[in-house]
Amino acid sequence: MRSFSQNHYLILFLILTVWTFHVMSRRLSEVCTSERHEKWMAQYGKLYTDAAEKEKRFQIFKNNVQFIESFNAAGDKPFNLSINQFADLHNEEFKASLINVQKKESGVETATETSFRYESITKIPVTMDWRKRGAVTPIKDQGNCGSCWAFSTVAAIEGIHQITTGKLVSLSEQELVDCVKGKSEGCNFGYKEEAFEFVAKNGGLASEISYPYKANNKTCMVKKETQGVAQIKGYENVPSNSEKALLKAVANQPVSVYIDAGALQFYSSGIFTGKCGTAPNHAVTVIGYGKARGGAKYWLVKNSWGTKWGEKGYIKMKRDIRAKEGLCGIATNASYPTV
Ligand SMILES: *[C@@H]1O[C@H](CO)[C@@H](O)[C@H](O)[C@H]1NC(C)=O
Ligand SMILES: *[C@@H]1O[C@H](CO)[C@@H](O)[C@H](O)[C@H]1NC(C)=O
Ligand SMILES: CC(=O)N[C@H]1CO[C@H](CO)[C@@H](O)[C@@H]1O
Repeated sequence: MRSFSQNHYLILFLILTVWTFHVMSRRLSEVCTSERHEKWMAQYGKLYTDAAEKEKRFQIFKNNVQFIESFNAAGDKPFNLSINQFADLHNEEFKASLINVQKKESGVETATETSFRYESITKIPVTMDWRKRGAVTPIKDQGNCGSCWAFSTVAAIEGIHQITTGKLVSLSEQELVDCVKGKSEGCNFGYKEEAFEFVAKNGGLASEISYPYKANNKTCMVKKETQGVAQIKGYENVPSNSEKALLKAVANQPVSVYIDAGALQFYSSGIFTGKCGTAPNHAVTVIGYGKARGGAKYWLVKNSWGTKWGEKGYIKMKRDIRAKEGLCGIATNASYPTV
């Protein structure tokens, strides 16, 4: 018969072994995550001011990695998340980095009433992808500048320019950042409506090559020789809060929209169906729509966060939801340039 103390030692030994293993594996995973953070820093060219800042960013990075991995492991959503350039930002910081369209807008006049030229169209293709029709330039990256409004506007103008002339020309966001005055403030925030108005009055928009993007406020340099590459007459709003109306517009040309992008920090693939607000804080361009094999309908959206975010820079967002605003408010503030 084994004595009680023998058993006791065995149990103690077991506990110790398990504990040591636990501590070691925790330390190992910490080391691995730390290595991953270093690699990520190198990949995205991140530098921190000091060790304290680095430690703070590492902790956020670690939490984000855990969040993303457990989200993907659950596998119960039609979309995945992944690490990207926003991996060392707390979601609150990420949200704060977006522009707050609504806040700046309130107290000012509401959206202008415009006519809607696509109201009575009946021919609406089942799917649309303006990329396949050559009307979409490669994904761009706004960088550390609140110029989404310029990218959203430019993608819509690039679209209608190609549709009407057959020529796809990459156009200048920097010209809008530098030259659109009024309520817009360059890298701080801006309005697609003011950008469309500027292009209409200016006699066109310069090409990307002649007026390249700097991700910074610069002095407006409208040159005669670069003017008029892509001209528009003005813009029209899609009737608010109607995904049906948005569909009619997108069936005819890429459309510039405001969305609430607070939940899109780590989106990587699939049809985004996540929890989302409807307070506009980001501008993107709807460049198509479709239906997945299972029947899920989605909007095809071009973003300006580079190709490492989302599906090589694009996102599929659930279409025809119950709320009239559309997912993330995609149907609240849509507009398109007219030629
Ligand atoms: C850009 O200019 C606006 C004023 O037009 C200013 O408020 C903002 O801080 C500037 N942003 C940068 C990144 O220089
Ligand atoms: C999510 O990732 C898993 C594993 O890589 C993959 O099998 C799945 O197809 C992805 N789902 C979507 C919606 O992209
Ligand atoms: C600028 C603009 O059109 N803002 C509107 C966006 O949509 C919301 C919701 O419909 C309106 O309240 C804003 O006035």
